[in-house]
Amino acid sequence: MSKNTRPTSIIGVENGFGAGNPACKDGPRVLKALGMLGGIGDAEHVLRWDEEISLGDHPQDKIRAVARIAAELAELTYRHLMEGDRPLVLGGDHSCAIGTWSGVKRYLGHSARLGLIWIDAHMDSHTFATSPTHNIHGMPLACLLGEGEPCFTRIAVPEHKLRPEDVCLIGVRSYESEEAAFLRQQGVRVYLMEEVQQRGMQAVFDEARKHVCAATQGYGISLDIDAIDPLSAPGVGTPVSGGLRLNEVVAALSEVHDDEKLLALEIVEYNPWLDRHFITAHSIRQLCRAIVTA
Ligand code: EXY
Ligand code: MN
Ligand code: MN
Ligand code: MN
Repeated sequence: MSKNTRPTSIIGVENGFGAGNPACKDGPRVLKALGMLGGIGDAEHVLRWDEEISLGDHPQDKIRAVARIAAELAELTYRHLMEGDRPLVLGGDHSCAIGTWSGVKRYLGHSARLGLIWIDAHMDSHTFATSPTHNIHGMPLACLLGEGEPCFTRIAVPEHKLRPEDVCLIGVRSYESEEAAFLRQQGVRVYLMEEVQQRGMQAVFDEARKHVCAATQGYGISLDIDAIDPLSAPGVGTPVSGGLRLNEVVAALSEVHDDEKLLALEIVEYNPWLDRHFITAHSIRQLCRAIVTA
């Protein structure tokens, strides 16, 4: 494996429009203020949600806000990659993934294939037609697979950002039948939490990495911090017990630093207002250090 030479640059996305509890928009700023990002890339860019977006309570306002931030984030991740960086996107709610991976796909090019490892307690594969909450952070993976509002599925480039055979989910333990049926019909590989418990995170992660690299020109890792057990990550809007062990995810991520095919990462859904004793902030620091330390 040829060595990665890209410096990590941090993009904070202060967005909570996609979540039921929007306070996760304060995640990047709190992580920075707590000094959790010291020595981890350079927090060059912070994307503030545009205060001028006067959010009425009309759903279209949230759709418009999420689409606007995703378009700006796609532009930023594309630009960082063109500059030779490896973007580390810190959310903000998981709807930001629509922007992150649209920008990475634009960088890879129309005919190239992008792999993605989605580490999450949830499947995030609803559309407005199937979602029980209409919270857009439950939809980004469907959008990246080409299923959803055109203003989300056409960000940066018009084509589908991901092919189902190039995607793996790890840690899923809370989902609805409609999104499970969608991913099954698409042929996406889902490692449910019970399979991770049986086989161990390292074995699953190694297999997933081979899977998303097999036929692609590059891949990414999207880590929803609610994938980690709430004992180590209580500061999330949608906690689910029985999650991944923090030390196992840290160990898995420690191996990817040198991987030249790893183009970008994101860590999302941190809600500092729900974080007891900043336990989650410290967990995120460990995860970030694992990512940037060879
Ligand atoms: N499946 C539920 C919904 O769509 O509302 C819960 C989604 C939680 C999404 C968080 C970001 O992972
Ligand atoms: Mn840069
Ligand atoms: Mn989640
Ligand atoms: Mn998620």
